[in-house]
Amino acid sequence: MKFKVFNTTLAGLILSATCLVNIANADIIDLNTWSQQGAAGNGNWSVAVDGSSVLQTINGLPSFFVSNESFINKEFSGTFGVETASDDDFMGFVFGYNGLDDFYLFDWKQGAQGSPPQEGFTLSKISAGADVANFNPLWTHSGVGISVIDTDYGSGRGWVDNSTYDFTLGYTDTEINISINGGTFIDEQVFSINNLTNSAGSFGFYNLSQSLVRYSGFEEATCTVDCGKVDIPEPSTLAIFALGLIGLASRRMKK
Ligand SMILES: [Ca+2]
Repeated sequence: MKFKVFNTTLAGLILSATCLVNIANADIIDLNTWSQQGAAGNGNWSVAVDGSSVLQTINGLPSFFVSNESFINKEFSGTFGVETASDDDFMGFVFGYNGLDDFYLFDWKQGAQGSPPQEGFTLSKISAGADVANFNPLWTHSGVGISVIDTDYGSGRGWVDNSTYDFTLGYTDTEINISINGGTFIDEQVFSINNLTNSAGSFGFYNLSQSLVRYSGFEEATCTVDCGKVDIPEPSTLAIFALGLIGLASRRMKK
């Protein structure tokens, strides 16, 4: 009996400590401090009074809504989704943003529309010479200054109307890790890229030819290890943990 109580208590304490560490480090992002980038007419980013969410209402050319603050070695999380069934285009995120010719773009299209664009996710690096003011370069992910880093395309990889998804991004000196949770995506690691040379920059939201996209409850937390990675304990870790518990318990039992 002693064994059981001790075991449960120890596991509970470890779990509580882990949760407390995660919560303590998260800072809520106030979207009232953010600003629209790109031509003013391309988007209408309407921020809730409390700064916790924003709704973009224009079906237009590329539009960006980005933080005033510059970030690196951070984990970002929040929810997003489209609140209409009338369109199937792009929504997404920018990070490491230092102007319209220097940023990473993660975008997500509901439906294929020729090839390109395809249904699913694209991670791109936007550099000098990119024309992100017009429709075609970002619609096709091609042209000067647009370099596709990774893609995840296919049937069922698009977003679904009137659904919300949890987004998590780890952005560090060397890594980009992105996961999506919601609908048929269950804590799915969509992209995990390393060996990068990243710079600090703004974090922000992106729409192209898609209206009624809402982003809400975004937080940022300082992070240096496994940032944005889906939390699946490795078998070896579990085995060591279990052995440790057995060891501790047997020592206690012998007393
Ligand atoms: Ca559209």
